[in-house]
Amino acid sequence: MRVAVTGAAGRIGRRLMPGLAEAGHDVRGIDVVRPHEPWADRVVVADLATDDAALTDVLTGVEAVVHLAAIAGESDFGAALDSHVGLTHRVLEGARRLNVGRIVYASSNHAVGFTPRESMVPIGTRVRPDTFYGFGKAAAEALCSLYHDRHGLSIACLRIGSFRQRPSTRRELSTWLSVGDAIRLVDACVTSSDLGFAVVYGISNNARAWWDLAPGRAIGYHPVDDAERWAAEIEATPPSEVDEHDGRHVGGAFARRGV
Ligand code: 15L
Repeated sequence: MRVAVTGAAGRIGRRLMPGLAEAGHDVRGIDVVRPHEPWADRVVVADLATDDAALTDVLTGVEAVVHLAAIAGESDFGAALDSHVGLTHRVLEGARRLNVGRIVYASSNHAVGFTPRESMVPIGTRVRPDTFYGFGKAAAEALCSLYHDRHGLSIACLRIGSFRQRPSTRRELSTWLSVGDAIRLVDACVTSSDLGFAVVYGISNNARAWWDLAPGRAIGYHPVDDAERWAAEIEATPPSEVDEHDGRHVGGAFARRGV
């Protein structure tokens, strides 16, 4: 598949660019900064928020766009609206206009972060953002739903957990998404023959997972990594204040009352 990645030089983008190419896709990217990577010539350096020509350039002729570009944490309300809702609107409009039939949207677990910790949180749980960041992601998921229903775009919204080389906290024993599984997840979204509109949790096959992986498996995502491998090492350290906050809601330390 011909795939465009926004935020190609970011933490996830830098891994997806070569990972999707290794999986056989023809990948190009866009970012405000040039990545220091051997594949940097595949990235258009431009601001997606303002540069219409660059947006058109990167989306022309692709079959899928993986939209990662955004502020990757909490900000103020206006910045969250611009970064998550405004930018996603530009990408969805561009996709509609240029006949890109498939979008993979990097949402976040923080769209439901104020959900109390339970044994298994279904994908249909009430939207319960823990921050303006999570609110922006939830709103952008709703916008994706509109573009699916109104324009027929196939869209996956990935509620990504903790994308890391390895887990390093108690919470991450449940929320970890390995690099390999992230590539498998996006590859499944890009190649699924029946994507429609899907919201899936982006985590590895963690023994302690509290997010339901069934919707992911339904579109062909079969994670292989498990954070449990690091459990003994992580649990040997004394629990910290962060661990205590992390333990209350699925969004962990993002979900704090009164801040
Ligand atoms: C996210 O969405 C953030 O981008 C990332 O920095 C982590 O905090 C992650 O969620 C998480 O919940 O661990």
